[in-house]
Amino acid sequence: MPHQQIKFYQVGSFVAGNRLLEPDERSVQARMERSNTLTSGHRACQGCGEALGARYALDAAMRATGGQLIAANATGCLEVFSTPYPESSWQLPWLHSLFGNAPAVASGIAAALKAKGRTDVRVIGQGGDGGTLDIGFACLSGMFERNDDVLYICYDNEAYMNTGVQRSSATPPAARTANTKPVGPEPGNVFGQGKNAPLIAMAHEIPYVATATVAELRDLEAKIERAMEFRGARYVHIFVPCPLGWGSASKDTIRIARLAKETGLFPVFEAEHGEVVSVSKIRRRIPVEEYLRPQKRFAHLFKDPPQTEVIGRIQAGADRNIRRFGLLPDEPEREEG
Ligand SMILES: Cc1ncc(C[n+]2csc(CCOP(=O)(O)OP(=O)(O)O)c2C)c(N)n1
Ligand code: SF4
Ligand SMILES: [Mg+2]
Repeated sequence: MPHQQIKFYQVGSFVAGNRLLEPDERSVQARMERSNTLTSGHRACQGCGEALGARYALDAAMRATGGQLIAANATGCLEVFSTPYPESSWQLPWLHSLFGNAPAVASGIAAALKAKGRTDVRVIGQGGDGGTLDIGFACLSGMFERNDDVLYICYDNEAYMNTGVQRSSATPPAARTANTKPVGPEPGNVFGQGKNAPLIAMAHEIPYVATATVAELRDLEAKIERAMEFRGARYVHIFVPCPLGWGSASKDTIRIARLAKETGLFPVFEAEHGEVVSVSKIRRRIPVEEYLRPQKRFAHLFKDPPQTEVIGRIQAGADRNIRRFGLLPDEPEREEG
C-alpha cells in the first residue's frame, strides 16, 4: 500500500515544528495558555499581515509581562478592523488614539503608571507606517528622546491602507499607490524619498530597536520578549504584507515577507543603545525580481518592454542593505540541488 512520508517541518519555511520542541521552548501561539490578545471575529482581509503580526506581537508581550499590559493604538487598518463600535477583538486594556498621537498617549500612560508606582504594568504603543513615520513621528521622536518606558511597534505595510492605499514615507520606490500612479517619466513612487524608521530610532540611542517580519514568527516573538526585558523606549518595526494594497494573493503573505528578507530589501536585525547587535542572515540570496513579480503594485515594471533599469535600481538598494548590514552568511553559498 502506498504510504505518505510524514513531514516534521512546515513546507517552505525554516521553522521547526513545535512538536519537536520541549513544552517550555514552544512558541507563544503553540501554548494552551496563550492570551489571544487579538481574538477572532475581527474584519481584516484574508491574509492580512498586520493582523498576524499584531496577534503574535501582543501575545508575546502578554506572556513576557504576565498579562500586565496596556496598549495605545493609532488609527489605521489595525484599529478599524479590530474595533468597529461597539465591538472589539482586543482582550487587553486597549485605548484608541488619534492617527498622529499614539506614542504620546502611550507616554502618558507610562507617566501615569510611574506616578502611581506601578512598575508591574507595561505599555505598548502601536500603529501603521503612516501613523508612525508620518503624522506621529514628532511624538515618537519625543518618546524616544525622553526614553519613556514604552515599547512602540510599527506595522509596516508600506502605505495608508485604511484610507485606500495612499503613499507614505515607507512606500518603496516604483510602487504604485492611489497617489503614485505608474505613469510619467518615473512611474509609481519616486526614488530617493522616504525614511528609514529603524535607523532613525537607533540614532536616538534608545535601549532596543529591532526589525522582524511575519515570515519568521518565532523571531518576532523572541524580539518582543527581548524588548520587554528593557526599561525605557524601545522600537520594533514589523514588515506586514497587505494583499489588498499590494495586489498580492492572500496565500502569499508569508512568502512575500520571506522574499523581502531574502532579497535584502528588508534587513532583519537587532540594535541596543544605537549599535547593531545581531542580524538575521540571508539563507538563499534571491534577486529582487522574484519579490516584485507577485505584487500588482509593481506590475508596470514587467510590461513590454520590462523596466530593467528601474528593477536594477531596486536591486542596487537591496545590495546596499546586504553590504551595510552584512546580511550574507559567512560560509559560501550552497548550490540548489
Ligand atoms: C489627522 C488625520 N488625518 C487623516 C486621517 C485619516 N486616516 C485614518 S487612518 C489613515 C492611514 C493609516 O495608514 P497607516 O498608519 O499606514 O495604517 P494602515 O491602515 O496602513 O495599517 C488615515 C489617512 C485621520 N484619522 N486623522
Ligand atoms: S487593507 Fe491590508 S492592512 Fe488593511 S485589513 Fe486588508 S490586508 Fe490588512
Ligand atoms: Mg500602512
